[in-house]
Amino acid sequence: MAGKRKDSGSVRVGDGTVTVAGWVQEVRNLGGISFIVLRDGAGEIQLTLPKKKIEPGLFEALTTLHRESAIEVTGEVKESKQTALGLEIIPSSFKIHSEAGAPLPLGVVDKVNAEMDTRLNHRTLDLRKPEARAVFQIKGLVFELLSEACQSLGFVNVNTPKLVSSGAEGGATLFGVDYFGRPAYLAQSPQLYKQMLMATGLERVYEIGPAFRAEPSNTNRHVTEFISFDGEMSWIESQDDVMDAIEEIMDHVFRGVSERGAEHLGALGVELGIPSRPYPKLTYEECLSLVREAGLDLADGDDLGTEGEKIIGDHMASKGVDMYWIVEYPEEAKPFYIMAKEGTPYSYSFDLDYKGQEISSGGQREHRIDVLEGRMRDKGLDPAEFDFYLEAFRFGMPPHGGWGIGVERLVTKMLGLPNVREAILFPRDLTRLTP
Ligand code: AMO
Repeated sequence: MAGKRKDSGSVRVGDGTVTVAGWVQEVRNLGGISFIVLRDGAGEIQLTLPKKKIEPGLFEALTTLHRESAIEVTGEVKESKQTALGLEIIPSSFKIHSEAGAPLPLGVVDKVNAEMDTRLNHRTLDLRKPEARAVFQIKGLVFELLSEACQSLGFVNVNTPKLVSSGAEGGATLFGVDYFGRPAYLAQSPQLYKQMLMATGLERVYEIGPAFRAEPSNTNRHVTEFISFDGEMSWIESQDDVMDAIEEIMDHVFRGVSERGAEHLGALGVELGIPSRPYPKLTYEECLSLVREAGLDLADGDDLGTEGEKIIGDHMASKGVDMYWIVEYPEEAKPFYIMAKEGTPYSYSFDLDYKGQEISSGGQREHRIDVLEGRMRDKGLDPAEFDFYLEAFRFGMPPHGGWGIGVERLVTKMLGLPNVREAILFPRDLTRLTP
């Protein structure tokens, strides 16, 4: 805190005195002397109050403060061997910015771990814990690194609409909106728009933005609003071009987090391994066999599901592999925009799994409008409803492909968190719409 943050709003150095602002973390009254631990976003400092040397009104007011009150104290800085910082402050004046109510619904430094729901219900208090904040410092860094990597690979940062007239990822997870009397939806992904941009000469685009899914499932990896990191690239030869780009980007992110995020990883006790490249490839059929061998009864074409992904994750972990591709999904299991592998039941698609969980999916897209319309019809969709999208395919659409990565799933797995909600400041799910 002091010393480290001379420039910050919470520490001001005066003539022989210092003014520090922060939250009252702890008050210890030992009769002749009292100690207060004051904390801000950067750390803690001790206020030492020898009863005989402090003006009685000041002593009384400071030592009876509720925990987590926001205060400001001016005093003399002294060296101290008893404190972690090597410093203490003897207060001479103070200001209460805002007194905290008591009892606290959630302890900030209590040793007992609160339930996740309690933490999320009182998220602003929860985020006063350095380890809770560290997750978002790492997540912020991940966004920075994703952008850096994309820009060095020639991707342009774009934004596509989040209020849309049709879904791309299946009707079951669409959130409806009343759009001036017309039906509209919250975008499940930038899929249709990022593909449309492939017809423009913006040859490589990426977007980092919210995606909405009316997920009726209450799991530790599904939320109704998440941040999707999407990329799309044109003039590709095959989906390998897309997978190479993802590997480059992921590698930059892992290396960057491990170097530039070392302090925050330390706060979380995480030793981040950098997945070795090239990421190994498993086919969907290989995965199906592994999952069946482990006793899971999956039919051909079934989604591997949480349990299946975990079985494959454990199998790969036993070979020392954290990050791997699952390729050659049956075309039936994939959305209309994915290109089918002619003459086979498979598709040009992939998932990227990290530590037993899907964090990304993507593939080569069907760019031939007649085939695309046929795939739509086969999947029970009416091409007329996608006319705005199909127009981009009518006047020369290059071969293209791309991906979507769930940023919170990536961060959750990187940091070994038990639930994706812990990587979202104010998560939204089946039951949670506040705070
Ligand atoms: P998909 O539907 O597989 O593909 O989503 C891409 C990635 O987004 C994340 N994700 C979620 N994260 C949290 N909660 C959810 N409910 C949720 N749903 C998805 C996952 C997933 O891998 N348009 C395609 C991508 C593409 O082909 O470009 C798409 O959206 O990490």
